Amino acid sequence: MVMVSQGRLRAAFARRLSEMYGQEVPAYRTLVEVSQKVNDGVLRRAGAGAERLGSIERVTAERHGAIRVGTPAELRQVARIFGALGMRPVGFYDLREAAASAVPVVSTAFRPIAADELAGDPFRVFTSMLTPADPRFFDPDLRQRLERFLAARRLFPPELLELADRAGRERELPREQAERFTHLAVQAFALGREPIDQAWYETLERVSAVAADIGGVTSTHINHLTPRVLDIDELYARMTERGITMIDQIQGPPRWSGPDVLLRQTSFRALAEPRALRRPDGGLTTGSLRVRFGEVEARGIALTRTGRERYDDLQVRADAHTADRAALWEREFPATERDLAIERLAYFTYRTVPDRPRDGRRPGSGLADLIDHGWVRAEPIVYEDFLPRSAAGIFQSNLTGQGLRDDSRAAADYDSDWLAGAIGAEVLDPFTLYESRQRRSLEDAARALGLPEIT
Ligand code: OOG
Ligand code: NI
Repeated sequence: MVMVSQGRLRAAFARRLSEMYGQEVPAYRTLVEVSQKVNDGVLRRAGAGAERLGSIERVTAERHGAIRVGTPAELRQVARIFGALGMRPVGFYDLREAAASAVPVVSTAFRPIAADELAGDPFRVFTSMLTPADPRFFDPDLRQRLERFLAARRLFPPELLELADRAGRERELPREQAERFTHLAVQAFALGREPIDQAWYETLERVSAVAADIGGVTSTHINHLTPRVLDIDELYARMTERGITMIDQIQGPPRWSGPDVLLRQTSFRALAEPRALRRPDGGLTTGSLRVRFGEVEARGIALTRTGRERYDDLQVRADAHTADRAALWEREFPATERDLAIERLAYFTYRTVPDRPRDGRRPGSGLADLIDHGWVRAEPIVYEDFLPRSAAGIFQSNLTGQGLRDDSRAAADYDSDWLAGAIGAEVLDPFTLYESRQRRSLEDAARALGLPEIT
C-alpha cells in the first residue's frame, strides 16, 4: 500500500487549496504571479543570499491561510483536521485588544513545528474564534441567538473528521484515503453556496463585520491565502502599477539596510463576491459581500523576547513621533546578523565551521569569540508566526464600518489557557519553540568543540 506522510499530505492540501482559491478569487492568482516574478528577480540579483531564510522551493510553495470559526467545538474539529497535517496550535492572539474597531475574536496559528517539516512545507493557518461571551460586543439576547445559530450548523462532514483522526494517529494515510481527505478538507473551506439570511447577517454586521462573516453563515471559508515574497516593497510597487489598490502601508518593520526580521505584510481590500441571500420576505436574491481579500508577506529572522521588546518599543516610538521609521531603525536596531546574535536579540541555528581553525588553538567559550574567530557560524531561524498588531491591521483594513463596541463593559476573559482548554490540546509558545531549536544547536556545537558550554 502506498502511504502518504503528514508532511506530504500538508503540501498537497496547501497546493489544492491554492488552486481552489485561485479559481474563486482571480486577484489571488495575480498576487501569486507577481510574487513569483519578484522572487525570480531577487534570486537573480542576490544569488544564494536570497535563500538565507529558506530554500526557493520552500518560499515558492509557502502560503498561510486564515479561517474563522464560531465555537470551541468547531475549533476542536479544526484542530483535528490540521493535526492530520502535522500542524499544531502555536501562539495566542487577542485581537479584541489589538484592534480599535470591533474585532471580537481570539486566535492561534496552526503550523508545523519541527525544523525539517518547516523546511519541507511550512503551511500555516491563522485561525480565529468568535467571542460571543464578550459583553462589549454582544448583549445577552444577541449572544443567545448567535450561540443557538452556531450550535445548529455543521462545518465539517463526519467522514472528513474520521480520516483526520486516522491520519493524526498513524501519521500517514493510504493514498486513496489521503486523496479523499484532501478533497473533503479543501471543500470544507470553499465559499458557501447556501443562501444567507439577510436580516440575521445585517444584525450581526451592525455589531461587527467579522461577527457577520463568522456567525451569519452556515459554513466557514478560507478568507485569504498569502504567498511569500522576497522583496515586499517591489511587490507593492508592481501591484500598484497594475492598478490594484493596496492598503496604504506595509505592516511590520520598515524597509531598512539591516537584516529582515519578523514579518512584513500588506494586502488589498476584500473584493465584492456574489452571494445568495434570503430576504426577510423569504424570496431569494443575489447580493454581494466583501469578505475575502489578498495579502502577501515577507518573512525575516525570529526575534527573542528581548529582541521583540526592542521591536515593540521602536514601533510605539515611531507612532508617537511619526518620524521617519526607517531612520529610527537605522539608528537603534543592530544592523548585522552578528550583532543580533551576540546581543541575543534574534534566534539562530549555530553550526561548527567545517574548516574551523585547527592550529592547536583552543576556542573560547563566548559566542562572540566563536563567531568572530571562525569556529561557529550563525544561520538565521525564520519567523514562522504572526504579529498581533499586523493581524489587527489586516482585519481592520477590511471592515467597512467600525462596528459597535461598548467599552464601559468588562471584557470576557479569554486567554491562552482558555484556548488550550477549548482546543483540548496545548497551545505552544512560539518563543519556547525557537529557543529550544537554538539551544539544541548550541549544545551540539559545544560538544563538537569539546566545550562544556557556549555562553
Ligand atoms: C486573519 C487576519 C490575520 C495575518 O496575516 O496577520 C492574518 C483574518 O482576517 O481572519 O491573517
Ligand atoms: Ni494573513
